[in-house]
Amino acid sequence: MNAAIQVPEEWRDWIAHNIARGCDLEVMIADMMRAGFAADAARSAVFGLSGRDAATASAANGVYVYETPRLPAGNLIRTPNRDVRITLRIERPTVAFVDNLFDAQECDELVRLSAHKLVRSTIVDRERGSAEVIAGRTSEGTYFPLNADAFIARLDRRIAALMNMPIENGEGLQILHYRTGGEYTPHYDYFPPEDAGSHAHLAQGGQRVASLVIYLNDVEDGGATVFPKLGLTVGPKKGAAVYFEYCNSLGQVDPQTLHGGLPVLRGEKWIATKWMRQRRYGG
Ligand code: PD2
Ligand code: ZN
Repeated sequence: MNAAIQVPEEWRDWIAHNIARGCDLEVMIADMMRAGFAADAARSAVFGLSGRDAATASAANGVYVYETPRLPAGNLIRTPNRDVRITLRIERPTVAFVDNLFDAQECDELVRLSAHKLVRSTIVDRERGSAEVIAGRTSEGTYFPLNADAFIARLDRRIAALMNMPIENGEGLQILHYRTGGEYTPHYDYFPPEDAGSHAHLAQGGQRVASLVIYLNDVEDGGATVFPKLGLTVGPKKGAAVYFEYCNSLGQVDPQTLHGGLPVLRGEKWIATKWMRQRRYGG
Protein backbone atom coordinates (compact mmCIF):
# COMPACT_ATOMS: atom_id res chain seq x y z
CA MET A 1 0.00 0.00 0.00
CA ASN A 2 1.21 3.50 -0.76
CA ALA A 3 2.34 4.92 2.61
CA ALA A 4 0.78 8.30 1.80
CA ILE A 5 -2.66 6.68 1.99
CA GLN A 6 -2.17 6.18 5.75
CA VAL A 7 -2.42 9.97 6.08
CA PRO A 8 -5.93 11.57 5.93
CA GLU A 9 -6.93 13.33 2.75
CA GLU A 10 -6.90 16.81 4.32
CA TRP A 11 -3.29 16.28 5.33
CA ARG A 12 -2.38 15.00 1.86
CA ASP A 13 -3.89 18.21 0.47
CA TRP A 14 -1.84 20.20 3.01
CA ILE A 15 1.34 18.39 1.94
CA ALA A 16 0.63 18.90 -1.77
CA HIS A 17 -0.14 22.58 -1.21
CA ASN A 18 3.10 23.14 0.72
CA ILE A 19 5.20 21.21 -1.79
CA ALA A 20 3.75 23.43 -4.52
CA ARG A 21 4.73 26.48 -2.44
CA GLY A 22 8.30 25.19 -2.28
CA CYS A 23 8.33 24.46 1.47
CA ASP A 24 11.22 22.53 2.98
CA LEU A 25 10.22 18.85 3.26
CA GLU A 26 11.93 18.36 6.61
CA VAL A 27 10.08 21.33 8.08
CA MET A 28 6.79 19.83 6.87
CA ILE A 29 7.67 16.49 8.46
CA ALA A 30 8.47 18.24 11.73
CA ASP A 31 5.12 20.10 11.58
CA MET A 32 3.28 16.82 11.06
CA MET A 33 5.08 15.17 13.96
CA ARG A 34 4.10 18.06 16.19
CA ALA A 35 0.51 17.49 15.05
CA GLY A 36 0.76 13.89 16.28
CA PHE A 37 1.88 11.81 13.27
CA ALA A 38 4.50 9.11 13.75
CA ALA A 39 7.84 10.02 12.15
CA ASP A 40 7.66 7.17 9.62
CA ALA A 41 4.14 8.03 8.47
CA ALA A 42 4.96 11.74 8.11
CA ARG A 43 8.22 11.07 6.30
CA SER A 44 6.84 8.56 3.84
CA ALA A 45 3.76 10.70 3.08
CA VAL A 46 5.79 13.85 2.47
CA PHE A 47 8.45 12.17 0.37
CA GLY A 48 5.89 9.96 -1.39
CA LEU A 49 3.83 12.96 -2.47
CA SER A 50 6.93 14.97 -3.39
CA GLY A 51 7.81 12.38 -6.02
CA ARG A 52 11.38 12.18 -4.74
CA ASP A 53 13.00 8.77 -4.72
CA ALA A 54 14.11 6.92 -1.61
CA ALA A 55 17.81 7.75 -2.08
CA THR A 56 17.08 11.47 -2.27
CA ALA A 57 14.79 11.12 0.70
CA SER A 58 17.40 9.48 2.87
CA ALA A 59 19.99 12.13 1.90
CA ALA A 60 17.53 14.80 2.96
CA ASN A 61 17.00 12.84 6.16
CA GLY A 62 20.41 14.00 7.39
CA VAL A 63 19.61 17.69 7.13
CA TYR A 64 19.15 19.39 10.51
CA VAL A 65 15.72 20.97 10.90
CA TYR A 66 15.87 24.35 12.63
CA GLU A 67 12.94 24.96 14.94
CA THR A 68 11.83 27.85 17.14
CA PRO A 69 14.80 28.55 19.45
CA ARG A 70 14.57 27.35 23.04
CA LEU A 71 16.21 30.60 24.11
CA PRO A 72 13.41 33.04 24.99
CA ALA A 73 12.78 35.79 22.43
CA GLY A 74 13.76 39.41 23.02
CA ASN A 75 16.83 41.05 24.46
CA LEU A 76 15.75 41.09 28.12
CA ILE A 77 15.25 37.80 29.94
CA ARG A 78 13.86 37.92 33.46
CA THR A 79 15.14 35.11 35.66
CA PRO A 80 14.05 34.44 39.27
CA ASN A 81 17.04 36.33 40.65
CA ARG A 82 18.46 38.61 37.93
CA ASP A 83 17.42 40.32 34.69
CA VAL A 84 19.75 39.30 31.90
CA ARG A 85 20.45 41.01 28.58
CA ILE A 86 21.09 39.30 25.26
CA THR A 87 23.44 41.57 23.37
CA LEU A 88 23.95 39.52 20.22
CA ARG A 89 21.91 36.76 18.65
CA ILE A 90 22.49 34.52 15.63
CA GLU A 91 19.88 32.26 14.07
CA ARG A 92 20.51 28.84 12.54
CA PRO A 93 22.13 27.73 14.70
CA THR A 94 20.90 29.74 17.65
CA VAL A 95 23.93 31.35 19.28
CA ALA A 96 23.64 34.24 21.71
CA PHE A 97 25.93 36.44 23.75
CA VAL A 98 24.61 37.17 27.23
CA ASP A 99 25.96 40.09 29.24
CA ASN A 100 26.22 40.21 33.05
CA LEU A 101 24.86 36.75 33.72
CA PHE A 102 27.00 36.48 36.87
CA ASP A 103 28.26 39.45 38.87
CA ALA A 104 31.96 39.78 39.77
CA GLN A 105 31.48 38.37 43.30
CA GLU A 106 29.70 35.30 41.93
CA CYS A 107 32.52 34.70 39.43
CA ASP A 108 35.18 35.10 42.14
CA GLU A 109 33.30 32.83 44.53
CA LEU A 110 33.07 30.03 41.92
CA VAL A 111 36.81 30.30 41.29
CA ARG A 112 37.53 30.29 45.04
CA LEU A 113 35.34 27.22 45.63
CA SER A 114 36.95 25.33 42.73
CA ALA A 115 40.65 26.18 42.80
CA HIS A 116 41.61 23.50 45.35
CA LYS A 117 39.77 20.59 43.72
CA LEU A 118 40.68 20.73 40.03
CA VAL A 119 41.50 17.59 38.07
CA ARG A 120 42.70 17.28 34.47
CA SER A 121 39.80 17.47 31.96
CA THR A 122 39.04 14.52 29.69
CA ILE A 123 37.00 13.82 26.56
CA VAL A 124 34.70 10.89 25.76
CA ASP A 125 36.40 8.18 23.68
CA ARG A 126 34.25 7.80 20.55
CA GLU A 127 34.39 3.99 20.52
CA ARG A 128 34.59 2.98 24.16
CA GLY A 129 32.83 5.91 25.84
CA SER A 130 35.61 6.07 28.43
CA ALA A 131 37.14 9.31 29.75
CA GLU A 132 40.47 10.05 28.03
CA VAL A 133 43.07 12.78 28.53
CA ILE A 134 44.07 14.34 25.17
CA ALA A 135 46.57 17.01 24.15
CA GLY A 136 43.78 19.08 22.56
CA ARG A 137 42.00 19.66 25.89
CA THR A 138 44.43 21.10 28.37
CA SER A 139 42.16 22.43 31.09
CA GLU A 140 41.57 21.28 34.64
CA GLY A 141 38.10 21.19 36.08
CA THR A 142 35.60 20.33 38.73
CA TYR A 143 31.82 20.48 39.04
CA PHE A 144 29.01 21.28 41.46
CA PRO A 145 25.97 18.96 41.58
CA LEU A 146 22.53 20.60 41.41
CA ASN A 147 21.60 21.96 44.85
CA ALA A 148 25.18 21.56 46.09
CA ASP A 149 24.36 24.56 48.31
CA ALA A 150 22.21 27.70 48.27
CA PHE A 151 24.77 29.64 46.20
CA ILE A 152 24.96 27.02 43.44
CA ALA A 153 21.19 26.50 43.48
CA ARG A 154 20.66 30.23 42.93
CA LEU A 155 22.98 30.23 39.90
CA ASP A 156 21.36 27.07 38.52
CA ARG A 157 17.89 28.64 38.79
CA ARG A 158 19.08 31.66 36.84
CA ILE A 159 20.76 29.52 34.18
CA ALA A 160 17.72 27.26 33.75
CA ALA A 161 15.45 30.28 33.24
CA LEU A 162 17.82 31.70 30.64
CA MET A 163 18.14 28.37 28.84
CA ASN A 164 14.38 27.82 29.15
CA MET A 165 14.82 24.27 30.43
CA PRO A 166 13.94 22.52 33.71
CA ILE A 167 16.78 22.76 36.26
CA GLU A 168 16.67 18.95 36.54
CA ASN A 169 17.68 18.56 32.88
CA GLY A 170 21.01 20.22 33.64
CA GLU A 171 24.28 18.51 34.33
CA GLY A 172 26.11 19.85 37.37
CA LEU A 173 27.79 23.22 36.80
CA GLN A 174 31.28 22.54 35.47
CA ILE A 175 34.19 24.87 36.28
CA LEU A 176 37.23 24.84 34.01
CA HIS A 177 40.63 26.46 34.40
CA TYR A 178 43.10 27.01 31.55
CA ARG A 179 46.67 28.12 32.18
CA THR A 180 48.64 30.10 29.58
CA GLY A 181 48.78 27.90 26.46
CA GLY A 182 45.68 25.94 27.51
CA GLU A 183 43.01 25.28 24.88
CA TYR A 184 40.13 23.05 23.82
CA THR A 185 40.33 22.22 20.12
CA PRO A 186 37.08 22.31 18.08
CA HIS A 187 34.54 19.69 19.17
CA TYR A 188 30.83 19.09 19.60
CA ASP A 189 29.17 19.18 22.99
CA TYR A 190 26.58 16.60 21.90
CA PHE A 191 27.31 12.88 21.85
CA PRO A 192 27.51 11.81 18.19
CA PRO A 193 24.58 9.36 17.88
CA GLU A 194 26.54 7.15 15.46
CA ASP A 195 29.40 6.57 17.95
CA ALA A 196 29.32 3.41 20.06
CA GLY A 197 30.99 5.37 22.85
CA SER A 198 27.99 7.72 23.04
CA HIS A 199 25.44 5.07 24.00
CA ALA A 200 26.15 4.90 27.72
CA HIS A 201 26.17 8.70 27.94
CA LEU A 202 22.85 9.01 26.09
CA ALA A 203 21.20 6.49 28.42
CA GLN A 204 21.09 9.01 31.26
CA GLY A 205 18.99 12.07 30.38
CA GLY A 206 19.27 11.62 26.61
CA GLN A 207 21.17 13.93 24.29
CA ARG A 208 22.65 17.28 25.28
CA VAL A 209 20.52 19.99 23.66
CA ALA A 210 22.20 23.31 24.53
CA SER A 211 25.35 24.72 26.16
CA LEU A 212 26.17 27.82 28.12
CA VAL A 213 29.80 28.89 28.59
CA ILE A 214 30.16 31.59 31.27
CA TYR A 215 33.42 33.53 31.54
CA LEU A 216 34.58 33.90 35.13
CA ASN A 217 37.53 36.24 34.49
CA ASP A 218 38.86 38.72 31.96
CA VAL A 219 41.61 36.88 30.09
CA GLU A 220 44.69 39.01 29.44
CA ASP A 221 44.99 37.73 25.86
CA GLY A 222 43.55 34.81 23.89
CA GLY A 223 41.10 32.19 25.17
CA ALA A 224 38.20 33.20 22.92
CA THR A 225 35.45 30.71 22.11
CA VAL A 226 35.43 30.02 18.38
CA PHE A 227 32.77 28.59 16.04
CA PRO A 228 34.84 27.73 12.94
CA LYS A 229 31.87 26.85 10.70
CA LEU A 230 30.10 30.12 11.54
CA GLY A 231 33.13 32.40 11.27
CA LEU A 232 32.34 33.55 14.81
CA THR A 233 34.71 34.27 17.70
CA VAL A 234 33.56 35.36 21.16
CA GLY A 235 36.10 37.04 23.43
CA PRO A 236 35.95 36.18 27.15
CA LYS A 237 34.38 38.85 29.37
CA LYS A 238 34.00 38.33 33.10
CA GLY A 239 30.38 37.50 34.00
CA ALA A 240 29.22 37.25 30.36
CA ALA A 241 28.29 34.03 28.57
CA VAL A 242 27.86 32.46 25.16
CA TYR A 243 24.83 30.24 24.60
CA PHE A 244 24.22 27.82 21.72
CA GLU A 245 21.73 25.03 20.93
CA TYR A 246 22.17 21.99 18.76
CA CYS A 247 19.53 19.28 19.27
CA ASN A 248 15.95 19.69 17.99
CA SER A 249 12.69 18.03 19.01
CA LEU A 250 13.32 15.27 16.45
CA GLY A 251 16.56 14.38 18.23
CA GLN A 252 18.72 15.56 15.31
CA VAL A 253 22.04 17.22 16.21
CA ASP A 254 23.52 20.21 14.40
CA PRO A 255 27.11 19.90 13.12
CA GLN A 256 27.21 23.66 12.52
CA THR A 257 27.80 24.09 16.27
CA LEU A 258 31.41 22.90 16.10
CA HIS A 259 33.28 25.10 18.58
CA GLY A 260 36.44 25.30 20.64
CA GLY A 261 38.35 27.34 23.18
CA LEU A 262 41.34 29.09 21.55
CA PRO A 263 44.72 28.98 23.32
CA VAL A 264 45.18 31.35 26.23
CA LEU A 265 48.05 33.60 25.09
CA ARG A 266 48.61 35.51 28.34
CA GLY A 267 47.26 35.03 31.83
CA GLU A 268 44.73 32.35 32.70
CA LYS A 269 41.10 31.60 31.87
CA TRP A 270 38.26 30.40 34.09
CA ILE A 271 34.84 29.39 32.76
CA ALA A 272 31.70 27.69 34.01
CA THR A 273 29.73 25.50 31.61
CA LYS A 274 26.17 24.20 31.79
CA TRP A 275 24.92 21.44 29.53
CA MET A 276 21.19 20.78 29.28
CA ARG A 277 19.79 17.35 28.39
CA GLN A 278 16.60 16.28 26.63
CA ARG A 279 15.24 14.85 29.87
CA ARG A 280 15.90 14.93 33.60
CA TYR A 281 19.58 14.13 34.08
CA GLY A 282 19.76 13.21 37.74
CA GLY A 283 23.48 13.32 38.31
O1 PD2 B 1 36.78 27.19 27.05
C1 PD2 B 1 35.93 27.44 26.22
O2 PD2 B 1 35.79 28.58 25.74
C2 PD2 B 1 35.07 26.34 25.76
C3 PD2 B 1 34.56 26.46 24.53
C4 PD2 B 1 33.77 25.47 24.09
C5 PD2 B 1 34.77 25.22 26.52
C6 PD2 B 1 33.93 24.26 25.98
N1 PD2 B 1 33.45 24.38 24.78
C7 PD2 B 1 33.54 23.04 26.68
O3 PD2 B 1 33.99 22.84 27.81
O4 PD2 B 1 32.74 22.27 26.11
ZN1 ZN C 1 32.28 22.65 24.14
